[in-house]
Amino acid sequence: MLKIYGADLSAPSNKVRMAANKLGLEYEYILVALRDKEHKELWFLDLNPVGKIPVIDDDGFILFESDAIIKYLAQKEKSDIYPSELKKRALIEQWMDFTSIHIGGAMSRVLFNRVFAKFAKVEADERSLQDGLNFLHRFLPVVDKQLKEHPYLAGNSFSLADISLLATLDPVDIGGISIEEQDNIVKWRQALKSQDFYLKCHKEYGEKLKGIFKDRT
Ligand SMILES: N[C@@H](CCC(=O)N[C@@H](CS)C(=O)NCC(=O)O)C(=O)O
Repeated sequence: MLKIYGADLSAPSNKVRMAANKLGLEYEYILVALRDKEHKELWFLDLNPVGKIPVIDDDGFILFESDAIIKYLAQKEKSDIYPSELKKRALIEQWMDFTSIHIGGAMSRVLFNRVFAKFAKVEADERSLQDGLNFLHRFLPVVDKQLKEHPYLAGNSFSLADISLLATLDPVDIGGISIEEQDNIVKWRQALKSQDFYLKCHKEYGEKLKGIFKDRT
């Protein structure tokens, strides 16, 4: 059976679980405890020498990097959420790249400095935090406009790009990032968060976070 190595607070891991859910795949979800540095242990580095989650093991085929993983799974299932038609696929990949590189990059800066630096017991970097907020301020309206003009991120059909954006934006609340002004993102997000593929991953991102914070303060 497909194995997914990940963690509940890892947006890229959740992206893989949401995609597997949407594709109707059965899988074993193996939690990797980052706070116990399991991702630095030899058994894990054998799976991913980079030492990052998520990783999948699909009957011995090992793959890391969440976007590569969800493309592989959707292609294997010949799913229409990742169509083979050249231009449709190119647009999906354009929005996936934009989401991971620009939105995800900015989210990481904000989340690390506002939330996870405390866990790691390192000082927050105010400059990096501000850069992250500035990038989100610049890029989220672009996504909002796209979702005003189209029902889904890559156009008229639900695709891997929507799963990627949904998982990437999941931590906005714990990061204190306001997206309320982005009406179209808000509506799109609400509609997708009520669907089974999301609810099979979690009801709400970070639902266990309060407990974790309490344990560590
Ligand atoms: N580009 C990667 C990002 C993976 C990533 O940054 N994973 C984080 C958790 S969200 C991680 O494993 N961090 C541990 C570390 O870097 O030591 C992907 O999309 O899979």
